[in-house]
Amino acid sequence: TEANNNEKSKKEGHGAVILHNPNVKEADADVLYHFALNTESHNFKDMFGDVKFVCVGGSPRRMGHFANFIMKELHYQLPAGQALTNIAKATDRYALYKIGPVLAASHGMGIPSVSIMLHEIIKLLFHAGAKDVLFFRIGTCGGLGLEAGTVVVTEQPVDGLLRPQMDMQILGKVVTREAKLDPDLCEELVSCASIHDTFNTIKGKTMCTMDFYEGQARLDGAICEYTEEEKAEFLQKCYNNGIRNIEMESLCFAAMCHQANIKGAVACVTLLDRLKEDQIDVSEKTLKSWDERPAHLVARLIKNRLNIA
Ligand code: R2B
Ligand code: URA
Repeated sequence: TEANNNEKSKKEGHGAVILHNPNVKEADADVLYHFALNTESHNFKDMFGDVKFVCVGGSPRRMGHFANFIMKELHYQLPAGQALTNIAKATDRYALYKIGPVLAASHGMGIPSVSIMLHEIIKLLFHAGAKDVLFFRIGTCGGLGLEAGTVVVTEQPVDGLLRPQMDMQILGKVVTREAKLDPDLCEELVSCASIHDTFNTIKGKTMCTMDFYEGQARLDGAICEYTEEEKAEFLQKCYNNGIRNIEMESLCFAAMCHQANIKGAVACVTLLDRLKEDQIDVSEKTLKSWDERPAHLVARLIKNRLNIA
């Protein structure tokens, strides 16, 4: 069965990224179009062979801030005279930064965007021969029954029908993939929360939707064909099922990491309580400080792993 083959190749892989695609493995050259990288013009082993942590988030600017932040946290020195630069600057699809063992990339909004990005990042790591790489998504979300600004670490992503799987349409058929995150990495990330934090960090299920408005039961989109009562009933049902936040990428992130033999974790800060409101109306300053909360947890985990004080 596919599951058995997966287990087998994971044992054989010893922490290597698994590419379920003989076409790419056998090809002489490979183009990562949306990162403007090419195995013929770039030496992936030299550039990325030492990567141990991949941190992804929606916005290119936020990931640029994250790159600067993690550089300070790791006391990482760039070679003299060099500034931190976006490796993918030849394209404006995604941003990509490398800070020693940390790769930081943006993924845009929604499953189609994060899917393209993960295909190319996983190929990048495969070509680079990177081993034992951990993936983190640091993002924003809507919370359910939580004070805004709370960080939710995802135990299990579910789709809009509350199923722990990603359904894709491939060659005219529905292909279902398990959306599994690493439970130990989830615990490790939660344990990076501190009693001195000014925010709470909790574990919960995450609903991953195909849309921000109707897909997340909002009443304020350009279209809305349900009542306020129906909205409330659905969100309460989500809450009763253990769902604590709603965003748009975790399902694909989990499914693709799982397939590639990569341990992944997702931490998102809630920008509002969806049991109370639909519109995100917080100041730019507050938003900026909330945005950084998942990054703080991930930075602590990375520093623990690297034995950096
Ligand atoms: C969270 O925020 C974005 C929508 O505003 C989306 O990328 C997500 O998952
Ligand atoms: N991101 C989402 O996907 N939903 C929200 O409510 C807030 C951020």
